[in-house]
Amino acid sequence: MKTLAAALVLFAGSALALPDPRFDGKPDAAAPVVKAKASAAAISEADSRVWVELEAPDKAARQAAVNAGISVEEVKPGTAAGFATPKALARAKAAGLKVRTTVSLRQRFGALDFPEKDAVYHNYKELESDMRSLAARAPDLVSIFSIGKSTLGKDLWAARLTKGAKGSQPSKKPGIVFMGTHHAREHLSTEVPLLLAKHLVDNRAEPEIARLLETRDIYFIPMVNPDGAEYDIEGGKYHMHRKNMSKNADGSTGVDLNRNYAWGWGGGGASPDPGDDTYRGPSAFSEPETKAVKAFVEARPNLKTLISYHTFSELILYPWGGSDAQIPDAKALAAFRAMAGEMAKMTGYTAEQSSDLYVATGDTCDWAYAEKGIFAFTFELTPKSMWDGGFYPGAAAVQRVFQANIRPALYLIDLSDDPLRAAKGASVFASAPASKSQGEATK
Ligand code: 0X9
Ligand code: ZN
Repeated sequence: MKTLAAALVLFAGSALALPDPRFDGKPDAAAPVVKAKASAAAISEADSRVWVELEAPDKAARQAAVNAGISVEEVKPGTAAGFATPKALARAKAAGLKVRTTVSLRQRFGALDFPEKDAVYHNYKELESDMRSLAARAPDLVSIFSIGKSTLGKDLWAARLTKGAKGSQPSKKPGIVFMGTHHAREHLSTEVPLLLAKHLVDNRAEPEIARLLETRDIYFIPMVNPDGAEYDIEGGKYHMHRKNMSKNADGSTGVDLNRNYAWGWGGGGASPDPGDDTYRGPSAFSEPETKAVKAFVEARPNLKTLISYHTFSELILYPWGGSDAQIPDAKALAAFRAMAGEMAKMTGYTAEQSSDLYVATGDTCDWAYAEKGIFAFTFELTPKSMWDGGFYPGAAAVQRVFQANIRPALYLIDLSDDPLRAAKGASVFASAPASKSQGEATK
């Protein structure tokens, strides 16, 4: 395993290539593995954000960083790192946080090559076309429809996979929805739900999958934020964009869609400053994209489970995220823990309550569980760290990450009829009784 100090050599010329007092050149189990050249990106001259690494020995420090308006993306023993506007950085310093390193986005990412093979990722048009082909390939099973329009007027496409119902026809079958790309730069989170939908169609004759397609109502919304995702790849370059493309009153662009849901909206970990990456928006559900998800969910009381895919860090998170409190229903909490623990075993990811990462209000899963009783999980997909590619892990990640996420998806589809049975380990897709799972062990 290479140390971070060794990794820094790869970024010669970057301000990060400084001696790091934490590392002495000896192998360090806590240091991230450097697999390959990291992300490739070109950042606009006007983008004044920095990548900042802060001393953060505990959650209180991480929380102070989030509360200052920094989008914390990487948590390691003793530190937290993420993107900050100059104002957010000043707030963090004023809050007493110690800055280890800052580096402008141009310095950090601007000099790297564009990855040729990233063409495997789907842009908006390619996504629409693939979803339509899927429906054409299995018209008895797949229907495609729009759940509403984005800020800039793009259709927000959904695919529905079930026997006997199409489009917006109601169903009494237990339902599940897989969503991707609330955050623009998290392109892998579009690929996973899209490939899962294809996988179900390709393997529809397999008895267990055939049973799920017969007895469950399965939805995929792979790109909740198409305007942001398209902007992020505009000009064949990555822009490190997180939010949607709403124009804010102060002239800045974008609302963080994962801070715009109503549950706890306006509380901690969500910025009131429109320029910040974690800007919560002017009001709960102010954005067309979150409004569309809300309407979609509200029209389908049969939805029982949900995964919102994000990147990165390899985590499986369950509510609450907006509060350190545990969800009050002990049986539901046991089921959440059992499911998260089981899916963590399947993927090698880490299961935890969302707020253990940091408290952030207004996210999808808190709202879905609080308002609708939906067992909702945030998956932070591969890679583990910024050094392994961060938001832009390259083409090779797509198949690997999709493969790792098939079984958890089947498991959750299966449990959608009665998520509480997770605590008894009652799924054919579970690897072992849930009582022995990671989730149970932490109780
Ligand atoms: O901050 C987020 O929205 C998610 N992480 S990301 O790097 N994809 O932006 C995590 C959301 C977890 N939810 C809460 N902590 N509330
Ligand atoms: Zn995200």
